[in-house]
Amino acid sequence: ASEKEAALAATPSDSPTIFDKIISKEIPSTVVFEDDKVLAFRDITPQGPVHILLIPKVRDGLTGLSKAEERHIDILGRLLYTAKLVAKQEGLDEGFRIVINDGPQGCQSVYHIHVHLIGGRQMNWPPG
Ligand code: DGP
Repeated sequence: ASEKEAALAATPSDSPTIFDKIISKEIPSTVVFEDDKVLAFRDITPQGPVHILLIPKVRDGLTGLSKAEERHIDILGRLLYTAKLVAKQEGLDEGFRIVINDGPQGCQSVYHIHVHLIGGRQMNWPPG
């Protein structure tokens, strides 16, 4: 299924997601950065030469950006700052794209907030 079909089929919910199994290493992934709060790993369907997902290790109700509350401000900042560190680590010196899909219209398919870091090619605007 296309990403759009997967997003439209996904039900926004608080249920556990595949990312819990990636955090627990039950499902293997290629981890490029990890600390006590954030895990960054390569997306399974890369949309560019570099495509990394950054997620909080503890979801704490943050299924998507639209569910953010004041207590999430620190982790939201940390996700973006970590994206910058990983972009540098990946050699994306000419630039990169950060995306947070939210909800069905935003094409979100996994309800555990994640930041997409995509790079290594020329991006276009507007996005699809
Ligand atoms: P979104 O459409 O914004 O919810 O992005 C979800 C992303 O998660 C999508 O680009 C594909 C990726 N993904 C889904 N399942 C897995 C998996 O098992 N492993 C990895 N590495 N990525 C996954």
